[in-house]
Parts: sequence; C-alpha cells; structure tokens
Amino acid sequence: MKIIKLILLALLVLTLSSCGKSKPVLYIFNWSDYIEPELLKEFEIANNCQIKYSTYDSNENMLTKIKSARESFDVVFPSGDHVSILSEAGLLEPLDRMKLSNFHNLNSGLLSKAQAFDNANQNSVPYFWGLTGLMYNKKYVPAEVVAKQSWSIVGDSFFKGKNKITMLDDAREVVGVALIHNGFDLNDTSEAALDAAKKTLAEWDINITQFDSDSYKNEVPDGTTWLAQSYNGDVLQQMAENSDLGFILPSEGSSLWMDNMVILKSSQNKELAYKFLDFLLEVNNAKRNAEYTQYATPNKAAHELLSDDMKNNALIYPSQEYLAKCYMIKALGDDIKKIDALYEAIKMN
Ligand code: N2P
Repeated sequence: MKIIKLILLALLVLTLSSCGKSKPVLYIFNWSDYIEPELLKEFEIANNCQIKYSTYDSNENMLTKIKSARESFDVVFPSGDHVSILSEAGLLEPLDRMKLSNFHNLNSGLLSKAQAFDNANQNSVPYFWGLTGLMYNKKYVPAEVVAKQSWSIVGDSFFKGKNKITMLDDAREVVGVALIHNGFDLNDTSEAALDAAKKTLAEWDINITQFDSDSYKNEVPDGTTWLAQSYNGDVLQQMAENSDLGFILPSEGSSLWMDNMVILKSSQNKELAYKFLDFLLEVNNAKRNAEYTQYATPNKAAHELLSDDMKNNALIYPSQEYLAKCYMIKALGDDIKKIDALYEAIKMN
C-alpha cells in the first residue's frame, strides 16, 4: 500500500513540475487569411512549442508595429518593397541556408526576381505572390458594367451616389492602379505620371466609400459593398463558397507583389523560427498552404503537385501576356512621400 502511495506521489510531483515548465513560444506576424491554420497546430505538436499568431492587413501597419517595439516577433511576412525597407533599417536576420533544408524547393526564376528587393536572397524567402484586381457581387453589379474589364469601372456612373465601392487602404496599390490605368509604370513618381493619377483618382473618388484592406472579404458577399479593389487569393477563398462573387484582373494590367518570410534580428528564438520557415517550405505543407490560401506559390515542387484546375486558373497564375502588363511594387526611398501625399489628399476628400 505504501509503495502505491509513493508511486502516486511521485507521479503527481512529475505532472506538476512538467506543467510549470513553459514551452518555447514562437511569435508570428502575418497578413490575415494567409496560412492554412492546421499547419500551425501541426508545427506546435511536432516541435513541442506554442505559436502566438497575430495578423495585419497592410505593410504600413506591420512596419509601425514592428518599429514601436512594444511587441516583438520572430517571423514576419513583408511584401518585397518592405523587405528592402526592413533590411535597410537593419531589422532583418541574414538567413543561413544550411538551416533551410527545403530551400531547394523554390522556383529559381522567382528567386532571381526576388533579388530586385533582396540582394542574393539573403534576408527573405518567397512565400506567395499575387495580383490585385476587382471583386464584385453579381447580384448588384450588372454584367455590362464589369464587361469593360478596366480599372475605370471604379469611376463608372452606375455607382454614382450608391456608396458601394471600396479600395485597399494602401497608398501604393491605390495610386499604383491609377498610374497603370494611365499607361504609366506603377513605380513612376514623375510629375506627369502623378498628375495623371491624381486626376483619375479624383474622378473615381466620387464612388469610393472607404479605403480598407480587410472588410471587403465579408462586405462584398453580404452586399454592404458591391465592388472592391482586392487581393486575388482573398477573393478566390470567398468565391469557393459563393457563386454570386466575381473577380477580374483589369485589362490595363495590375500591381504584382511577392510576400516573403523573414526572421527579425531581434527574434528571441531564431532556431525555432528557422524550423518554421523550413516547415512551410516542405513540399506537402507548401502545397496544402497554396490550396487553402488560393495564392500562387513560389515553391516549384509544391506547384507541380497542384491540381490542373488550380494550375490553369488564370486568376491565380495569369498568362505571361497579362503578367507583362503588371508591375512589381518597388521601394521608392524618399519618393514614397509623393505617393503618400497624393493618397492622403484623396482620402481626406
Ligand atoms: C492576404 C493578403 C496578402 C496579400 N490576405 C498582400 N500582399
């Protein structure tokens, strides 16, 4: 009897002491709706750790939070121009390839493109790429309005006085498509280019209710908004459940971006952060992630495993002809102020 009591006591002490030992924590900061949630749980189990996951809806918000230093993160997912901004600010950990055993799964063509914002792919690993287009609800927007297949739909007189259009809360995206609509490069900050963009945005603005990068995902389906500038994968996630929704990539071309995984220099748990990056680069995980998010994967090995339906979906992987009309958002240095000023003026109106 005594022995049994002793064993029970020992067990109790063991359980209590293991409860007290906290698991390592990985702090992740990502765009909303941008990861297959099951993958997070699987990573936690496989690595006996806890993930603290927070989201943002624009690069600007992400940057402000990181700089405020009230919270610290290990892994973040900036777009290309913000990889440049973060790395110039000295905030990124140069990546040790030896710790990324699945790096070889990446598409080498896309890796060279990524060098435009990250020299020698030193500080970032491509995560997904995508385009910005127009999401609409067929119940409210007549087919002949959408048939224009142009960014000028935003200024269409059909929407006058209806307050049913939103655009992204992102200066580069909003000014960018106005530049493209006028035949300019999205990165052009010359006076001629910005004057043209300004005129266009002033015309469109009459129809724009708000600038918001998140709410369109629910508001276009429920009819609060009828047309929204939106990220392709976010729309495709909604379209899978609602046949009233449509999405177009306007014929003038669009903005093109690549989002990336980075480890912050200030990370307190770099070993675990590396494991997380490598976990997402693993071929089956990358495939499941691409299927869930509906974004284009830079993971070549995973892309090969996708269904033909997905690979042939021109809203995810557009034709080379269309991509040739798109512009990657680049870091502009001080010239960003011109774009910001134009955007703020439109928002204030
Ligand atoms: C995910 C949006 C990510 C794309 N919700 C923006 N770069």
